[in-house]
Amino acid sequence: MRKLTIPEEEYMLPGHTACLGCGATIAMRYVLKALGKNTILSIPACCWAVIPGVYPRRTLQVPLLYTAFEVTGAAISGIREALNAMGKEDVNVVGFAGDGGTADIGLQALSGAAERGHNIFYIMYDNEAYMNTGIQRSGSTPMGAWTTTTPGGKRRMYKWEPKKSVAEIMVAHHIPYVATVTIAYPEDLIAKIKRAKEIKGPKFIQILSPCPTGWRYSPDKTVEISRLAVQTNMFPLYEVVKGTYRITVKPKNPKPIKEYLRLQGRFRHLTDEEIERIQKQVDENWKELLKKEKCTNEE
Ligand SMILES: Cc1ncc(C[n+]2csc(CCOP(=O)(O)OP(=O)(O)O)c2C)c(N)n1
Ligand code: SF4
Repeated sequence: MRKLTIPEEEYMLPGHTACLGCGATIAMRYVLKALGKNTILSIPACCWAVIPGVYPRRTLQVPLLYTAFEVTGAAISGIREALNAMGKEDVNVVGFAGDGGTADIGLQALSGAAERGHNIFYIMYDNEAYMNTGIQRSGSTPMGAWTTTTPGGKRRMYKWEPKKSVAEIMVAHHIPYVATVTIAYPEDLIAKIKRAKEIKGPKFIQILSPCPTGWRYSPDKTVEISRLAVQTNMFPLYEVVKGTYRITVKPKNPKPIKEYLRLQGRFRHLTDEEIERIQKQVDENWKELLKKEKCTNEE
């Protein structure tokens, strides 16, 4: 049997207020296991602003600064520079924000922080919609998905714009570390965060975090759906270290995208033709990623 390399330490206490089966909650637990106690978080408006509970109760064992929705990048820049001025350069400074707060409203603050080169972690937990306010579409919502702002109807609406690739936007900032991870692969997730910890400068990590409430599936399927996202190539796991790509999980025989889509109510309406259209997009994205890996590893 493969040896588990998941640290035993826990920095989350029981009693959080997330929905049953919340992927974003599992994501935080693993992130803190990888980073350890010497960590300060900044969280904007999002589900995770509610999940820790109401003062004086708290789930998190590390300090946390709440911020406005759009400013996570600016908040962690300030915390970092203040700590440096106090000589506390060894503290991990982490922005932990949803996809709405990252791909959309917080993108300029994140871009500024990345461009200025602060020694920070920015973690986007990607549940692919604005969940906290009632499942509205974000730039990171995938093609074909139902949300409350992309409902169905006679004219078959849903969301048909492609998912915005925030990881690639961050690669374009030439920061030293970018990675994608998901909760079904905890060893991969923890290894990447530990690797990032060794690198000075801005680090960006996108965690696909299935959400039973918004994706419309039974809470016991969170890990299975997270694994299928990787096994179908819907959400490839890779890292980009100083511009060099490395795909960390390569499915030998990728499963058809239908297996991933059919488990989730948000895709229930899709016709076979629409599923085929999504499959084509997934295949194209995968080929593109393989090409990037090949090109950036050539001497
Ligand atoms: C400027 C501003 N606009 C809107 C809101 C309302 N609001 C609070 S949380 C939220 C959704 C956050 O979505 P996301 O970042 O994807 O995180 P999730 O809720 O999915 O965890 C919104 C729209 C706000 N707090 N501030
Ligand atoms: S709505 Fe989704 S992301 Fe938010 S707490 Fe519930 S399961 Fe987690």
